[in-house]
Amino acid sequence: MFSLPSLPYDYGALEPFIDKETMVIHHDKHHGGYVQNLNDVLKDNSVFLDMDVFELVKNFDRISSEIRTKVANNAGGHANHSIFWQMMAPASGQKPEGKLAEAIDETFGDFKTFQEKLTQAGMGRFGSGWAWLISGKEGLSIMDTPNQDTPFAAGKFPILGIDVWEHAYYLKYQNRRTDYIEAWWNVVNWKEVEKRFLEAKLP
Ligand code: MN3
Repeated sequence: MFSLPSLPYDYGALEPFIDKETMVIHHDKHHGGYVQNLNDVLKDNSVFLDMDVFELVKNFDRISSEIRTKVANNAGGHANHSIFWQMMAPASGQKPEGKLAEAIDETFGDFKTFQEKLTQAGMGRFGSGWAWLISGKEGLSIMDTPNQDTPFAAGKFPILGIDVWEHAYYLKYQNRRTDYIEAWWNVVNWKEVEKRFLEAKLP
């Protein structure tokens, strides 16, 4: 069985950038819904039900075709949100440091250019989806995915990601996705991103 992980901070901890009501609905109802649907659709498939979600998302080809899309959507949603909550923290004015900061400068020129590129990926994603910073053998790169497609399913390791579904921002920002993304930069948990960056380098 899959379970909904608790937020690593209070629902209101990301205020004023991400409002409490959005966090309650986003975490409890949206993420909670993916977990519930995933448990429902896999209820007769104990092999998959017992997997870690990050393992499951690499095994969609083993799922029977009748339920594969439903499993992929909900497992992707569960995996994406599970890392997303960790990638945010109450605003502390942090910036990337050390090896991660060096890699960002090396790949994108400077931090500001990197921010612009990830913002553009989030703005350019038509409809619902995500924008990601990926770390791999070839270094850092940016990608975006539609709906709840997850980079893990494509063998990629995201170290930072932003949810650009309207449910992530509509209550506070309505149609202004650009304002949401600008605000979101204040609550990026760079310590977590750096941790994931160093993990991604492991063989
Ligand atoms: Mn979401």
